[in-house]
Amino acid sequence: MKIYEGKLNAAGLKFGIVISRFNDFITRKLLEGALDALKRNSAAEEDIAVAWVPGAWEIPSAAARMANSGSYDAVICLGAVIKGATAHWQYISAQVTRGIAAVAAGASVPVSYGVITPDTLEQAIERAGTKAGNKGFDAAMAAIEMANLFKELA
Ligand code: INI
Repeated sequence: MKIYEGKLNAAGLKFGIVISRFNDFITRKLLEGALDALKRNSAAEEDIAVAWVPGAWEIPSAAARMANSGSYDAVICLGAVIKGATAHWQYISAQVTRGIAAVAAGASVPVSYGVITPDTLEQAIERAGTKAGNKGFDAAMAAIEMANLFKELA
C-alpha cells in the first residue's frame, strides 16, 4: 500500500498570498499568522509574495492569476467578511467561498482558504489570533502540507 502525505516543510517552496484590505485590522492579523506559519516551517522571506486586493470579492480572481502563473507552489487566500446590517456580506461571503473553491478545483497548485466569515467583530478577533487561534496560520499550514502532497502526487 502506498500512502501519500504532505510534509510540513516549506523550505524551497514559493507561496503567493492574496489578502483583502477590507477589515484590514483583522486581515493583517491573519497575514501575521500566515507568515508565522510559513517562516516557522522554513519558508524563505524572498519566496513569499503578497498581493493586496480591495475586498474579499476580489480574492478569487487574484488567486486564479497567482495559481495559474506557474510562479508559486501554493496560494493562500486571506480575508474577513463580517456580518453587517444588510445582506451584502452574505452575498459576498457565499460568492467568495464558491469562487475560491472553483479556483482551487481548477488549479494545478493548492489554494487554501483563510477567509473568515464571522457574525460579530468579537468572533473575528477570536479567529485572528486570540481565543479561536489564527485562521491565517491554519490556512498557511494547509498550503504547506498540500504543496508537498502535490509534489508527491505529481
Ligand atoms: N469586503 C470584505 O472583504 N469584507 C466585508 O465584510 C465586506 N462587506 O461586508 O461589504 C466587503 N465588501 C467589499 C467587497 O469585497 C468588494 O471589495 C467591493 O464590493 C468592490 O468589488
